[in-house]
Amino acid sequence: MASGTALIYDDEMTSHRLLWEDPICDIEIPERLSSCYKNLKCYNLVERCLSVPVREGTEDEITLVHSLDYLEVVKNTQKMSEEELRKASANYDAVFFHPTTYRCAKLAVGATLQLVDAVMSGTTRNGMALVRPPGHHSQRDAANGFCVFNNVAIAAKYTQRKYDVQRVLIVDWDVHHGQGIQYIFEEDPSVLYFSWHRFEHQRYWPSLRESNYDVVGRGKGEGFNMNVPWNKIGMKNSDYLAVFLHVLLPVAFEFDPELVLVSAGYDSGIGDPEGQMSATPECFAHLTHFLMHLAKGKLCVVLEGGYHLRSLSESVCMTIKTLLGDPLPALSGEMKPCLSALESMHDVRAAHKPYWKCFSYEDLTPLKDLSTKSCQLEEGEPVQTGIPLVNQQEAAKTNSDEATKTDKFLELHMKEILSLEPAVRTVVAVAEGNADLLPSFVQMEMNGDSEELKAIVRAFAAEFVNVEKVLNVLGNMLAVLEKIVKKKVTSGLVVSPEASLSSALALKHCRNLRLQKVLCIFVGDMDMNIDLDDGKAFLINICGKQSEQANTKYSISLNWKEDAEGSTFSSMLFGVILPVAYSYQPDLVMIVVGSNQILGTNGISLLISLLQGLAQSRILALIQDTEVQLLEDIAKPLTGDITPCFGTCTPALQENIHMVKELRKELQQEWKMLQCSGK
Ligand code: Q9C
Ligand code: ZN
Repeated sequence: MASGTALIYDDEMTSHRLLWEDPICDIEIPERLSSCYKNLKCYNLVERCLSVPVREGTEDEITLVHSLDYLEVVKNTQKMSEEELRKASANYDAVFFHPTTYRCAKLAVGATLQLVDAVMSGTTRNGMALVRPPGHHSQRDAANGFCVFNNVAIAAKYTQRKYDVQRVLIVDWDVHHGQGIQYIFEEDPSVLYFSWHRFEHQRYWPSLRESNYDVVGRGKGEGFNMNVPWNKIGMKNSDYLAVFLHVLLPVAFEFDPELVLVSAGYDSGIGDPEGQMSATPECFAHLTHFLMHLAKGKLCVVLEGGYHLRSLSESVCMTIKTLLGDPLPALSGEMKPCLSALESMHDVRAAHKPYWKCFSYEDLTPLKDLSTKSCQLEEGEPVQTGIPLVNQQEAAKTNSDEATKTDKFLELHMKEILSLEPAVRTVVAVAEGNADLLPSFVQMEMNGDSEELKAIVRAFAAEFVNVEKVLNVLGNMLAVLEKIVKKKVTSGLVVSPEASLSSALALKHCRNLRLQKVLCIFVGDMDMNIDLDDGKAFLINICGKQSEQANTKYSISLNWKEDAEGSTFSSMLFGVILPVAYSYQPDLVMIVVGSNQILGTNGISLLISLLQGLAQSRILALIQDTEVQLLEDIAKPLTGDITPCFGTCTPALQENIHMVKELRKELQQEWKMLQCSGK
């Protein structure tokens, strides 16, 4: 299994720049690239990546997507005077050429292909290419929106040819619609293109009818183009997360790509003058983390837009930290998608219902009939083209005030979310005989014989069991728990002969340690004696047998009927567990694995892996000693190692579908991240 993260960067791509005044293009500056690299150095991330050199993309590679005529046009800009460059630029919308543009655009293509080669050959698991000029707006015969060659589209075609790959997923989280990518793969079912974009009912650039949610692809490619239009500005972490959970991820897991490419624009982040959105840098850590679970981890992130230097560079750092497997910072902000986001989600889910099994059982009210010509734009109504000239100076001042405000906010915010990261990732407490089942780099815990901890165990367990027998195990468990709570380590794993007793003790100790909220997930058949009234613990019980207990505010049962071999449980995971967990915002996640667990090893690894998005990745895993064969599958995701191949998502059983639907209905008033419709 491949490991490591590739980073592709070259200073030379900073030579492409705007030579004249142009208020539309003047945000696409060389410092976008250099400031990202500088910040990566600052966080000591460069030395943790494998540095891969850039190369030029060849003419054969560029013409996988672009016409020879267009290639010639760009080539000819090399020897032009400034006057000629201006004229050539004016042939396209929001584009500038420089004498080095052709060279840089070839390097941007080549850098992207170097990244894809590193990942497809198994040299690294994943990686990021920092490139300029960006690519996703450029088309077969046209430059557009600062983009010259379509780096990501070329990479998709290149991979399919060279590595005989059948399915590529392109996730475009840039705030603009990558219409170039859409056009290139519109009729191609082998490339699934997902884009969210500022749209404002078609008033926002590039103001295209075909950017709306009902444009789903054509011919054989029907269903393989997903557009999520943002009709309001100010979208937040919870809006982006909701779209991932309820739109992209179910479809992506069903599609089961062999490679994931990200058109990674950070103009969808806070402070960006183009996007006007509010997602904070750690949001990109979470988005990245989700995508790392597809395609056996083969994830290539390629820079597109991003025009607020601080926001851009912090978000790029969060992306690369996550690719490297670091713990995730908690997602900040209220976990409640806004009404406009809910409407967009509903519309795109309804539009895609005919094409994806994951939506086929949903009650989605039919779509509004959008006229074929234009969307909500009235005939003759002018398209917003930016700020009226008279107000430009004032607007520039307000913009720069805003930018400085965001700078200050981000300085504090990043300190806050990164300062307390523990030095050690995972500690374990297991019987010595089991130690060889563990990854070699985890740290063992032996502090259980402290008298203080023993006293806590004795006081707790005396009435239940022969205390002396479990004294050491439970003492070790408390020691592990304390290390997590005191932020000495990120996560811990304990094997115990009495998993459910252990969990009750652990929870009690959490209260002693003044933890506010603990999310407990029980997998398998267990008795639970947990006090659930005050909201300090939330219990999710995943079991095969029908439980008699009704769901309460802080306790839900998922009675999961065993699925067919290889089937995953994405509807439960993305439809219930993760939305509830993100809404609850726990300080610690405790996962308890008992006998008869019905998820299978892949299911349990995926669950544990995805739970690292919560509670700053602080997880305590308790395993019943009869289930010790699961040790490696649980330890690996805890250490940030994502290995399992989840395979395609076969249709879930009717009973499970029904259970998930009822549960969502019942819970979505309380736990808002479950919502995915404005109706
Ligand atoms: N009034 C990328 O982010 N704005 N391109 C044009 C015209 C162009 C963005 C506004 C924005 C291009 C890669
Ligand atoms: Zn953009």
